[in-house]
Amino acid sequence: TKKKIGLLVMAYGTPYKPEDIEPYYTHIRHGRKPSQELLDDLTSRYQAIGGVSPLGRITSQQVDSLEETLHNRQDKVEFVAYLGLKHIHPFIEDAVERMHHDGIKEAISLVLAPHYSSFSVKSYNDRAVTQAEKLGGLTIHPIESWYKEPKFIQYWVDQINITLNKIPKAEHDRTVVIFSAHSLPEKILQNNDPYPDQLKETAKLISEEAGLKHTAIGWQSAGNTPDPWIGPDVQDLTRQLYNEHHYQHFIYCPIGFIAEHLEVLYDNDYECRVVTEELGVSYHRPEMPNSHQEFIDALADVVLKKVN
Ligand code: FEC
Repeated sequence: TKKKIGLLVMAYGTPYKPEDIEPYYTHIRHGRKPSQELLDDLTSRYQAIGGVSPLGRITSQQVDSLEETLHNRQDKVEFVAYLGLKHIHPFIEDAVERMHHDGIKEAISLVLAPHYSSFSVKSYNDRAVTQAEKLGGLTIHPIESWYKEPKFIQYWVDQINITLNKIPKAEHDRTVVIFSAHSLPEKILQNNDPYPDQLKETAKLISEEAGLKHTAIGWQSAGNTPDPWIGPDVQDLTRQLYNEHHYQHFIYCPIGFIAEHLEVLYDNDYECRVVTEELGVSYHRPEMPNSHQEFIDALADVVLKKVN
């Protein structure tokens, strides 16, 4: 008989309906309720992308598709997927509890974010492992990062090429690719957090493979707190690159994210686009990995490597 292994897939989570925005935001803020002003601001950003984010739907598709792909790829292990979210139900702890209830003894956990940070991936995995230890009899083996995974790199290479094909060849020399990830408070750098270096490494691998000449790295979606966040911010970076090099085409690749959600649909497709319009240059943003099979295959490779 096949060996049964739990696959805990963890993702950020998003409000399912407008009423969820306040508790969701409160959870992100570690239990501190947002002011009315902050809440209104976030609500208006969700309104600008259609009221709710497509993230909930995309995450579910990714989990289903990953489970199916793992099933099709091999027959030694039966992977049973469980979705656990960081900031809304089904929470990570609930997913672990369901695995335990279903009699799963061994599980692998995978965070749907490529780069490791003490602020992101570590906190997901710590919550999962803590809950498993509390319940007993279930061991979770966390995957820490997968930012170099070949099919993940190839996904972005292909998408950048699709975008470049829409730009006249003669203008390729005046085209720049901006790679970005979610900014984090600068204090993470004091503890040698690998997050910025991992982002650079992903960008380097994609650039080399795609043969890109003009690239830059930026940070986006920084929070509203008094302490400094890692920069340069993608909007400032856009202005700076324009002033220094007069690029005419800006290709935004938010490679720290893997789905079309608020941070991409608003922070890139709205906020960065506004800057490019101000400068009179063209805005491009390749499709996010979502549930593209090439990307799901990359995730399946990551999981299978962890088992073998
Ligand atoms: O609903 C959606 O479509 C968007 C979901 C969403 C994703 C996401 C990814 C990351 N975040 C990360 C770090 C932080 C830090 C703070 C923070 C704040 C927010 C707020 C919303 C939000 N995040 Fe998020 N993030 C998403 C949504 N994030 C909404 C609150 C309003 C705002 O600031 O815009 C600051 C918390 C604080 O105040 O202390 C830090 C990181 C990622 C990428 C890795 C991952 O997916 O886990 C890192 C998706």
